[in-house]
Amino acid sequence: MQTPDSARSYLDLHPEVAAALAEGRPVVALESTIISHGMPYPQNVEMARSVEQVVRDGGAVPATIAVLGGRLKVGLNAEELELLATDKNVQKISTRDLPVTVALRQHGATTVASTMRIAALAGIRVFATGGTGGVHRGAGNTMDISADLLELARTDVCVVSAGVKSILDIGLTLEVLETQGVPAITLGEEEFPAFYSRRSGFKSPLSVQTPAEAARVLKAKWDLGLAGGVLLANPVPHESELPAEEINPHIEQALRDMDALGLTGKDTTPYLLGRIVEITGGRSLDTNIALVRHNAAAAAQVAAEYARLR
Ligand code: PSU
Ligand code: MN
Repeated sequence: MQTPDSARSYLDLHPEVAAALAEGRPVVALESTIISHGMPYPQNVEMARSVEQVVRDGGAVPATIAVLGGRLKVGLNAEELELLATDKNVQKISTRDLPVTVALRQHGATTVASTMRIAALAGIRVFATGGTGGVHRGAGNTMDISADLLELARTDVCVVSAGVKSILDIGLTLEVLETQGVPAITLGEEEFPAFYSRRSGFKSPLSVQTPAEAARVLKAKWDLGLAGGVLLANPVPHESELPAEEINPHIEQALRDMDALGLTGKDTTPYLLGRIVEITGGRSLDTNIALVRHNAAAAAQVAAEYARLR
């Protein structure tokens, strides 16, 4: 995807990110909703810092993305990370919100969808997160399908995630990805992972064995003119996993609590993540942090291999 000239004046690239991109060195984008609306303080800002370090240790430059005062920020400093972790005026913003946040010069923590879009404007092709949005349970009635899936269909970025949380309907999520022509590829396993758990009960539509293979898939896809993203699913490490039979009852409990409160729309995912942390006494937070770090390490490898191929 070409960056329209009209978009450039809205972007603030951190000098380190700009230099790496200009020289064709690997860069990994990171999202900010996970900081502002996905984890409590201070674990959120500690996670954000440590994930950037994991990317560096993997030989790539981290570019955490957010909108601050209406500017599209690609690469943040320590104060900006702290602001995202603490300021209650930071909205959760998806692609549909971007023009309003920019025009009204507001702060926004970007979801997978809006982070992908800004990464693409900056020329970044690889992005690490925790979990991606998907088709919510009961979407047949609510129509609640994350914009993350539609962004994957149109924006040329590889998203490395631990799969799809079972707060969602994993089977329907995979169906929507197939319909939209998005490769959902699991790294090193035949089964698609379920965020906290390595197993979802769903066979992965596609698999690769190594980050180098994943990078070759990206090159082939975009060389062929097949527009849109790739979902690279990276199962949570064994030692940090919350097995499905253990976490699923807690997820069911959180979903019942959410229904009782009548929450809908963009508030559902942050509520569920927070409620699951409460119900598990913080264990789900440890798993969440571990899997983001694991994804950042894989994304750095994919970005490095992809940079070599180009
Ligand atoms: N999954 C997580 N933590 C998160 C999210 C997903 O484990 O914080 C966030 C991501 O930013 C994702 C967003 O893009 O939730 C999806 O929100 P929704 O379901 O409203 O589209
Ligand atoms: Mn939604």
